[in-house]
Amino acid sequence: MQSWLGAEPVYAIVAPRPIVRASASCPSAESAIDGDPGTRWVCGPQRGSEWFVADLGAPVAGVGAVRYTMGESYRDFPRDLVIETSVDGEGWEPAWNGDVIAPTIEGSLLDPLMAPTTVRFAPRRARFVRLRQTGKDEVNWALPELSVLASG
Ligand SMILES: [Ca+2]
Repeated sequence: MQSWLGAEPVYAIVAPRPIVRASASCPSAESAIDGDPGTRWVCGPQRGSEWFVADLGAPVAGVGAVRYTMGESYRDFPRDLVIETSVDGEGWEPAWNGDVIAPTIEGSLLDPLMAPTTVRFAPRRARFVRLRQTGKDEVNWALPELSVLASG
């Protein structure tokens, strides 16, 4: 199966899994997981060294995407994003590496107000999901609300 954006496979994504804690390279990581799109974690300007780690509390099967709403922070998307997952917080497995232009546009078309950006990757068992911003821009990187989606 292919998405309308091209050859990217579409994986079954059943539900968001609760993120029990978050840590990041800038303060107030919890603002991205508090269920309120009006509060946001923000870091920047984008230097290429910003990071955010979501902890699901225990390993979850079929972790296959992250979704973040941008809302009014739509300009503050990560210019280049690396996503890695881990079962134990020590060994990290690559999940995504590149720009997020296609999923950002897709989210804006689906819901212009919230702009939910879904970045899919090959499903795997994971407890931790780490997002790293590796690009450079004068704008900040903002995460109003982050979810981790799993099919397992
Ligand atoms: Ca929030």
